[in-house]
Formats: sequence, structure tokens, C-alpha cells
Amino acid sequence: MSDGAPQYGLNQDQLDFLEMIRKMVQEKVTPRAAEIDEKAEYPQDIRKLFADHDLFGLPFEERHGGLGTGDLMLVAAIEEIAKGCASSSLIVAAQDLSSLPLKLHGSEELQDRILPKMAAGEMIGAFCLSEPDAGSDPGAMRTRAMKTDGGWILNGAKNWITNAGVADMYVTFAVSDPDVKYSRGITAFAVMADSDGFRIDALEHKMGMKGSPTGQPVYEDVFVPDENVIGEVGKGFICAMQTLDRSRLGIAAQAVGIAQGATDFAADYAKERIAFGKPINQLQGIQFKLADMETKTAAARELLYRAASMAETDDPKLGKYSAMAKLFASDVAMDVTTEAVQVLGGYGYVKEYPVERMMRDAKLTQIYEGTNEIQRVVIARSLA
Ligand code: COS
Repeated sequence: MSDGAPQYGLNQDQLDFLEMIRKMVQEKVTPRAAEIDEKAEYPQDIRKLFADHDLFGLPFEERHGGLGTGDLMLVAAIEEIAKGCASSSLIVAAQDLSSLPLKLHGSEELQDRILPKMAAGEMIGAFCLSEPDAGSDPGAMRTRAMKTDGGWILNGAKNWITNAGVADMYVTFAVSDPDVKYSRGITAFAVMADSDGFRIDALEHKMGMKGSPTGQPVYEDVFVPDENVIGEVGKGFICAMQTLDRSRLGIAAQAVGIAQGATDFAADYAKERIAFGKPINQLQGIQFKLADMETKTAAARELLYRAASMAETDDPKLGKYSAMAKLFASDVAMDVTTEAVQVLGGYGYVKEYPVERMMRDAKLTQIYEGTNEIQRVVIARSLA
């Protein structure tokens, strides 16, 4: 378990659970990571493993069938999984992201109908905000929702959607009132994968995070009943922003995990690798790299745990802190994994060792759930 967790008020049961996750990742997830990356397949076996060990319950309250263990425990768990396999950690993080709109704004009936299935890992969710021409600027989305008897008809396409093709429920944001100014006319809907007119177009071929499918949901006259509207009509944009304020913690956790995984691997390698007649961890050039990697990762973790603690108390500065944690941790992950490749030299650049995969996976944490440039916009606005 990471150095930080015990100091942040996790109780003994939670620490024991984290220790169980650490061992499970070491024994069953890490050994699968290279193959998951190579085949670029969603790991159904890991999904089942997580369901069997209650990991899907982490983002949910007890009243919805979850563990009710809170945000700090959730990020610490995502971090532990990401140390061994970032794609697998996204199984839990994406379940959090896609359930947040329902948890924050869904009706009681909708929550009771959907959340317990998500908490059990029986139903997988996806969060559909971005579009081909609306990524950083989701207010410019074109997907349309038209009112009809008993519900809404959706038409349009989303892009860059995690869990495309494996999800059973797609939280979809669409313009429900084009006459209202910009983001103000957007509504959130829970769209079931088996709805007529709904399909997933081709999946992306990505640089990293290959075990997590990314694709383009398409909506052609998809009927969504009124009871699947999430929150108030016209308040979908705010729902999306509030979701991201929380879900970005999951990406920061993933980044901290990737960075720690790369640091640990490079440190172990440097103990064994001999150059100039001694292990390379006795060479100052390598020592300084490892020291910086460990320090930056620890600093990123502190900011992440601080932000996660703020999520537990609904602190009004959460959005700023989750943006700072995501920005800082993902930049650290990119930096640290690049250095890990350098410590391993030629071995770092080949697939026999995991650090090149970690470097490719780290890159996505600087981009998704808001590019780091968007995080800077969010942080700067909080200062204005
Ligand atoms: N919490 C609650 N409400 C928020 C909010 C937040 N964090 N951020 C914005 N809002 C509200 C505003 O208060 C405003 O409400 P009113 O209509 O009542 O005035 C409304 O949302 C529109 O806000 P704003 O004008 O600031 O929106 P912008 O279009 O300028 O967007 C950013 C602001 C850049 C922050 C937003 O577009 C963003 O986060 N973009 C990145 C999206 C992203 O992360 N995409 C990744 C895809 S998900 S994997």
C-alpha cells in the first residue's frame, strides 16, 4: 500500500481492504497487464475479479448497494490498481464517472433502478459528453433531444467515450432547448445500450490505455423515457461540470498509481542492473533520478488525498483542488514514467519491461476528463 494512506484517516478495515487489493493486483492483475495492452481488449476476467471482490462497490453508498467507504478509499484503491495496470484501474474510475450524474441529480426511482446494479458490477456505465467538434468546449455540442409523448428523441453522435461497446448504460448530454443560450439548454439522459437506434461506431486505436475501449456512440431517433431524464431539464451542463469536479480525482489517482508503479519498477531494476562494476542505483546520476521520481509522486499523492478529503466534506473549493490534483499528478506521471524509461535505458524502450506501457498510459491522464490546459482554466477562474 502507498506510504500516504494510513495518515489520512482511513480506518483499519479500510486499510485491510486496501492491502487485499494490493495483493490481488500483484498476483492477478499485474501479470495480465502486458497481454491486456498487447491485445487491446477489455479484460472481462478482471471485471469479474473486481466484481467478485466488491471493488465496484467502492464508488457507491450503502443505500445503493455500495461499500460506503468514501472518496479517499476510492482514490487509494484506483491508485493501487493503476500501479500494476492502468487500463484495469479505469474499470473502477469509469464506473464512478458514469454514475456520478445519477448520484448527484438522478431521481430516487432512477437511482434505485440503476445504482445497485452498477455497484454490483452487473451494469457498466459510460459518460457521453464529448463530441467530434466539442471536446474542451462541451457547451458547443450538437446532439439534439426533442420532446415527444412520454419522453425524448435523441439524435447525434458522441466521441472519445470510455467503455463504448461494453457499457450497458450511457449517460448522454444533449441539447434539449436550442433557443436557450449555449450550455443552458443541455439535459442529461440515461440511455440504455439496447435502445432502438443506438449503436457504437468504430473503436479508436490508441497509443495507450489500450485495455479500455474508446468509441463513438451514435443516436438515430433513440427514444428515452421521461423517467430516464437525469435531474432537471436544461441543467445538464451543470450536472456534467459537477461530475467532472469529482471524477477528476479518479484520473489523478490513476496518474499517482502509474507514477508509483514506474518508480518502484525502476528502483528494483537499478538494484540489479550492473554497470561500471556496481549496481546502477549506486551511481549518482541514477540516484538523483529515482529520488526526484519518488518525491514528485509523493507530492502528487498529497494533493490528491487532500482533494479527496475535500470531496468527502463537499468543500466548495473541491473543483479547484480536483483540477489541481489532476493537473499536477498527470504531469508528474508523464515526467516520472519518461524518467523510468531512461533509467532502464534500451530495456526501457522495449515491451519486455512495463515502463514503456506506463509512459503511454500516463499520456492519456494529461488529456482525458479535461485536458491539462482546461484544468488550468478552471484553476485560474477560481482565482479571478
Ligand atoms: N460546478 C457547477 N456549475 C458550473 C461549474 C461547476 N464546476 N462550472 C460551470 N458551471 C456552470 C456555470 O455557473 C454556468 O451556470 P449558469 O448557466 O447558471 O450561469 C454554466 O455552468 C456555464 O458555465 P461557463 O459559462 O463557465 O461554461 P464554459 O462553457 O465557459 O465552460 C469550462 C467552462 C472550460 C470549465 C468547461 O467547458 C469544461 O470543463 N470543459 C472541459 C470539459 C471536459 O472536461 N471534457 C472532457 C470530457 S469528459 S471525459
